Amino acid sequence: MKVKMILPALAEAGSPFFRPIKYSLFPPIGLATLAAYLNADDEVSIVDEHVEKLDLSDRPDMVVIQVYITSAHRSYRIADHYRRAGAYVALGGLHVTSEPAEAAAHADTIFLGPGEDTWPVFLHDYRKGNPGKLYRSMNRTLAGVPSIRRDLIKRHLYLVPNSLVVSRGCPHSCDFCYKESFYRGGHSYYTQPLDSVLTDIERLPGRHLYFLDDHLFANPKFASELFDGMRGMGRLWQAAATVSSVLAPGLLEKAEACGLRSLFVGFETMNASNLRDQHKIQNVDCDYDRAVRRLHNLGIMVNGSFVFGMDDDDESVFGRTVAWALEQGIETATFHILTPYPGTPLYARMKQQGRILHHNWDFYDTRHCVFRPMRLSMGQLEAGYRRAYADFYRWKSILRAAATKDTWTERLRHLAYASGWKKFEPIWDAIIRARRITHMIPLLEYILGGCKSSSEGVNSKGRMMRIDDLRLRIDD
Ligand code: B12
Repeated sequence: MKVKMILPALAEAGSPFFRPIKYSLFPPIGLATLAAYLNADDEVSIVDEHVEKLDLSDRPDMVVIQVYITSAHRSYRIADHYRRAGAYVALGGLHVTSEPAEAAAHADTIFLGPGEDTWPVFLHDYRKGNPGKLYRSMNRTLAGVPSIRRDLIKRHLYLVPNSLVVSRGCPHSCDFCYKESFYRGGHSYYTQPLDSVLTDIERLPGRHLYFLDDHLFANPKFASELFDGMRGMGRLWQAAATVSSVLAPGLLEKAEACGLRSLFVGFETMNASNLRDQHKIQNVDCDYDRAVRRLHNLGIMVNGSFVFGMDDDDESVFGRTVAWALEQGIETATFHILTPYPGTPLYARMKQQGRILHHNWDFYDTRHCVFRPMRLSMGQLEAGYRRAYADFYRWKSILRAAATKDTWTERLRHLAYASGWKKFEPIWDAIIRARRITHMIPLLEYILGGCKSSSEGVNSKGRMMRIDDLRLRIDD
């Protein structure tokens, strides 16, 4: 069977919202996970429209499309095209789960929730000539899942080919998060068996890793064992976690010791009433300043995540947030406009209050305001969001935030990392066009590792070992 798996892009290249460097970061590991369930004699390919052109002239037997909210319209157009051409079309992913009826009109079969349990059942039914119309995930586990088909990922097209996800979901339930709709009807937080995680990591070439888990520190026992297992591997890695997990003693130190160099932290808002409103209770009463200090004292850079447009936000929120982030010396910031994804408690509330403005999913991209804010106008919210980005990433701000660091090495690393991410777009575009993005990985590793003198060396098998081990060897 000839199977084509597609990750459509949110907008076709050429749109002002298409940012090549952002979309050349992470490969489609969800699809590569599903590909592992196909038979050895199936002919399978993965096409990621963020980094390559989609050829629509071929004739696969089956087309599998991963649908995000922002790529829904594009996904449906591709699905309709292949159905007309006679292919069997399977649609799944976050948006299909929250809007099944809408997706079903463009598919032969739709899948709700994660695919590890439903996809193999469907394949079995399909091969027997009896596929269902809808499969709903209920049994959530990552035990015994086949190894992700990394051989299908075109590594040379990504800055972070070593992306991985070792858990699913999150133990918290914030009103705005996609998690509530996606994991309905089963566990909403679970982890991969540790042995298989460590084996997967061992197989990945180079030093840099990026854990795309929603909250890598969510299960302290699992995280602690993972960090113990990664000790001595010589990795430099990035991940995401909550403010409260950063403040908890012990785990962060272990993470740093095995290579954590930059953490995406969900601050979201500095307003306690907003936090309570959104049920982001885990952040209430957390000392944000102390969290940043703890990270910086360990040499870990911070990517702060902030959401604008919650009910208690007024015109002052943009300036206050940027000023705080710069004072703290936060290296990179990701700003979002609050977006009520269908299926979330936030969406239900806004809908009931008659505040949803439209259902054009193309604009549910956290850059546009799609609801009526309480204390801001739509225009103020969108303009304030854009201003926050401009203010945070202007040269003066980057230099100011870098100046908060104690040493020249740290200042330089801050400067290189923050400016590299936002200030050299035309250079990134040229590198991406020349298909040279992976040539930038050593530079990324250098910047990430720059603040620390590496206390590790490489042994004959290419495995990293600590200086203490080397000394022991020489003494022997
Ligand atoms: C990496 C990432 C990206 C990468 C690329 C995506 C990629 N390579 O897959 C980049 C940087 C390009 C990106 C961009 C954006 N992203 Co993004 N991204 C993520 C992130 C952090 C991880 C995705 C991932 O790898 N998950 C792990 C894998 C294992 O899970 P999975 O991909 O969901 O796949 C599983 C299931 O969905 C299911 N499945 C999926 N497809 C199918 C198909 C079939 C047939 C079946 C059976 C099953 C199935 O099975 C898979 C295995 O269980 C998620 C957060 C998250 N935790 O998912 C946000 C997330 C998906 N992104 C989001 C958003 C909003 C965006 C942007 C709009 C941001 C922006 N302003 O630009 C854009 C839009 C991209 C688009 N195409 O429309 C939202 C999506 C909300 C929604 N309801 O759709 C998320 C959930 C973040 C969030 N918390 O809000 N993103």
